[in-house]
Amino acid sequence: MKKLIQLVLFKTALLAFTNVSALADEAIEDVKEGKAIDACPIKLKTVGNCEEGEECPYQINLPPMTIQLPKQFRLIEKTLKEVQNLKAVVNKLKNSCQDCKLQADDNQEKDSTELPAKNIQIADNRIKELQSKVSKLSASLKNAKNQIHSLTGQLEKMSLINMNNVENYVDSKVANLTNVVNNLDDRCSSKCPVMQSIQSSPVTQLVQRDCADHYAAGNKRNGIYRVIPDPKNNSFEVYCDMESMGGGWTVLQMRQDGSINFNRTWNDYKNGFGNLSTEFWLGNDKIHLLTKSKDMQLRIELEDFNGIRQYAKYDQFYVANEYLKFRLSISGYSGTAGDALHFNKHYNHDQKFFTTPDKDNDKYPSGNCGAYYSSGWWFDKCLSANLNGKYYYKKYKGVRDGIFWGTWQSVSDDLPNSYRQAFKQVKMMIRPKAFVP
Ligand SMILES: [Ca+2]
Repeated sequence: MKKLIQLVLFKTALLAFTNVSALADEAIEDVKEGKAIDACPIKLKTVGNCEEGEECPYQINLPPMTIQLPKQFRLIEKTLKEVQNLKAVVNKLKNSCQDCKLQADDNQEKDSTELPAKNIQIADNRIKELQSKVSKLSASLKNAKNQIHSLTGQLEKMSLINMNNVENYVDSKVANLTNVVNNLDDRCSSKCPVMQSIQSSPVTQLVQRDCADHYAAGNKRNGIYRVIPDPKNNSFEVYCDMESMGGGWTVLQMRQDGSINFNRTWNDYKNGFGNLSTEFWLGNDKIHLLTKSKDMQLRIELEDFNGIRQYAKYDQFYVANEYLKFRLSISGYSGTAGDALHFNKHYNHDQKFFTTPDKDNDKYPSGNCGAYYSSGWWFDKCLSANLNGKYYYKKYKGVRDGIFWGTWQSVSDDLPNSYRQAFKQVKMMIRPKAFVP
């Protein structure tokens, strides 16, 4: 049994050696050449005490050996090396990648303030600068917009209020001045010795402002006189009615035969037209000066073709200057013809501007009342009275463009196809409120 084991072990070792040696040629050569005496370098021997009938430990010594590997093994080595290299590269990349990521994060946190972002920082600063400029511009634009808005509002308010304010202011000033002048007149006429001496003389007054002054000066016949209501303006001629109701009337308008066309322009109505002996419009500038110099009352006389005569008297009458479009101020009605100038709240000629066919200052938004009614007048929207309408010789039909007084007794506008009233004579005249015949 012991011998069998020894044999098996030996054979195994030998087989291993021969198998390997078949591949390792050089080793075999060495064995053949140098170690001929000791042909088998493999030694198998017992170790320690080995008594009979007991198992002995054996030791086998193998010579050092070199194993030749096929060429393919170099490829493996190479591949392994390459793998190692690749591993190193990958690690390097991984590290640098991590660095990159950290840097990116860092940059994000620091908002691009790192060195490689120097150019970016400059650009960024420029952008910031531009952004602040844009926001400043936007703010100032907003401001400007607000200012424009508020100015527009103010302008709207002003345009609404302005004209009325100016008119009221001018009117109140004129009224004050007129009062002052009248007071002075009154004082002088009663207390001033110089005035008394002048008045007692045959030539009582050198300057006649209107027909009342002429009357006071002793001119008591109807006719044409020269007046100068405002020393700063030129004198002009007027027709004076010195006989009706105590005399002293300055006639502003006259209609009696239809000889004068009253369908006229703004300038005609401003300067006056017609013939002082027959039919005329004295002129808005002159009417303004006359009513400005003294508190004036207005008397309107009307006569139709039936011979009916009626009148309307107004205690206060004033026509503003051209700048205020010759606006009419009229109040204090008394008389028999009715107050057609204040007909109702829809037809009221008081405080209305003068309108002519070529200048629309009326309250009628869809057209020109002056053009529609062929005359110049203080039209509302449009009329309840118009003393400058066409002169009809008898009752007429159609557009009521004739001389019109809305409160006339026989006016029957409710009937369709009704005839319109025609007037034979119309006269407008003024006299100072303080006039004593
Ligand atoms: Ca109009």
